[in-house]
Amino acid sequence: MLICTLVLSSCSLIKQDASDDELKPIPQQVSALTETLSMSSLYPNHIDEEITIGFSQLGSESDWRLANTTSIIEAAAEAGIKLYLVNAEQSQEAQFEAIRSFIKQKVDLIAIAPVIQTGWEAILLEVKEAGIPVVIIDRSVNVDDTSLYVTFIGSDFYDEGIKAGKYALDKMRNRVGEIQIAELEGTKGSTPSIDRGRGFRDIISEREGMKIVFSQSADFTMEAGKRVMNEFLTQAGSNPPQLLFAHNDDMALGAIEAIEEHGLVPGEDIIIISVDGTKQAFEKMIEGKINAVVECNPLLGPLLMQAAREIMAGRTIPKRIIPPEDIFTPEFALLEVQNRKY
Ligand code: GYE
Repeated sequence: MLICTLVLSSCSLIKQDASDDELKPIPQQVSALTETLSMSSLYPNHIDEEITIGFSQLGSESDWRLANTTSIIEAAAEAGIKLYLVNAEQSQEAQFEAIRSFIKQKVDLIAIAPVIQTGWEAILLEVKEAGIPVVIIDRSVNVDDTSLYVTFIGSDFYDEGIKAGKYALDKMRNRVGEIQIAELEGTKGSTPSIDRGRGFRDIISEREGMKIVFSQSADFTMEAGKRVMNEFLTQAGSNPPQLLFAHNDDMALGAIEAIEEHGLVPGEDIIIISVDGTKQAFEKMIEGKINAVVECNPLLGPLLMQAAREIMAGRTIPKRIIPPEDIFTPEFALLEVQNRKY
């Protein structure tokens, strides 16, 4: 019965992502799952035995997320690590369920990309009581007891907001008077949305008259980015903002469509700054429709596998692992677009 439930939940993941060629390796993970369940007597793990990771992915809302999922699947296959991947499609409840199923399977390690940052204490305590180490990946959790997880692998979102804010200040330095800013926030309550917004505000507050006049969540998706930007431009009428800060590229791409439909020129009438660094955003930078992109690296799979090996070998690893990141402008985009991996 347990086997059925687990396989089914993994199958629904495959169905949801079936249109994406890059995610094809997932079926191998499903057969790995069935196989591993019948080998449960091997646990607890030993260093020279195969490592099994249960990974609770939060969703598939953006190109960043698809690249992140693919990176983790590929890195696991390369490292010879068995991976159970369950996609929660934005539901924290579904993440709890997945985590409980991983506990039942007695995986060696649980990795969690948390959809929002609050509400994790109880479930992390359940995992701790089961004696399974936890790695938080991508977004962080707000818990007082940091012994509930071994390490957090992910970007410094506050710093990303700072970089975006500095670019905004610099880009607008010769414009006099008030600068009106629109902000497309990511998922409410998620670390990247909270911290990017905070970093950006802390910097732009240096210039009086630089004001966020509109800020709303568009859930990190292109479709909501377009809808929310459209609503805003309709409200703004003949007084559109001079700058847009989109918390990710997908929302910026949607906003570009809305801006064009309102007869405005993205990148000129409205300066656009976004975050992630997807290939599509690079292409828009080359077309002059996005002015700057703050990098946020989704390719965290190799770091996760390396951390898993270290933890299984009983070695101490840093509590915080941050991938190096940059900010890209159109000149760089032209040189680099061919090399983008996501
Ligand atoms: O920026 C966005 C995604 O958590 C860093 O989530 C991630 C964010 C990323 O959907 O595109």
